Amino acid sequence: MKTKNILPAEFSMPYSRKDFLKTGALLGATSLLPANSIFSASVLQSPFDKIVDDTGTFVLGPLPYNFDTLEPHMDAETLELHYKFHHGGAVKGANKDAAKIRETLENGDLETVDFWTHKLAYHLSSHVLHSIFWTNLNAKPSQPRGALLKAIERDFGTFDKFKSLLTKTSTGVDGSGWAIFGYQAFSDRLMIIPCDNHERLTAWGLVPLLVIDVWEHAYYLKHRNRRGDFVDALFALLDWDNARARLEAVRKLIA
Ligand code: MN3
Repeated sequence: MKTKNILPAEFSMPYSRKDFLKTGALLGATSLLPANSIFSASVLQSPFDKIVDDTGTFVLGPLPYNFDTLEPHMDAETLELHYKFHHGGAVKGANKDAAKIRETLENGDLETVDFWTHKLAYHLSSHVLHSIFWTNLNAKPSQPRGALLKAIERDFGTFDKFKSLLTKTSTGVDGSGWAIFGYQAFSDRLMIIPCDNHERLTAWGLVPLLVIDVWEHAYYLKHRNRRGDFVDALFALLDWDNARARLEAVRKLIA
């Protein structure tokens, strides 16, 4: 079904293969991705990932690696289920919610629309965070450097202190949720905050640079109830060059 675009313009930024090729080198390993990867495209152009197609329909973009690429730190079975069913389910849900909201606008009966707006907040936030999460992982080890390292040291003291706060925030999420490391655009500061579910708890203006999914579906098959083990393992996969590219992109956007 064709849907109308209800999102702000930044979610529908035009992207061309030429632009990708021009800027692809910026991200090192990311430039090895297929040129049609909406994930690889987005971060090169803007801190906002392209999560819709040209008609405004939410789409599940391709993973920037194979299901077994992140082994042994993240097992293939977990990754496949996570991507197809959890992220994929959120995409389907967001499209349904948006359609239901349009329906209520068309028929003028807003009596129960809050059910769908709540659902859309949940599903769309899940879609956005998972889309970012996949790009934040890379089998190739990296370290924070350049503008990212400078900003981390300014706002957290040292990378070790930053890492301990990110670990503590990730493991400390109540129930299902995320740890969000982001750039607070109004104050030009980096922040780490927990997020409950996908849509609860934020600081307005916070643009995610690196997100850690600590829902049980992200680790239960391999790590059972040991979320701390999962977070420790995840550190081997975090793509700091991706986070740095996001920081540079958002700073450029608001400069
Ligand atoms: Mn998840």
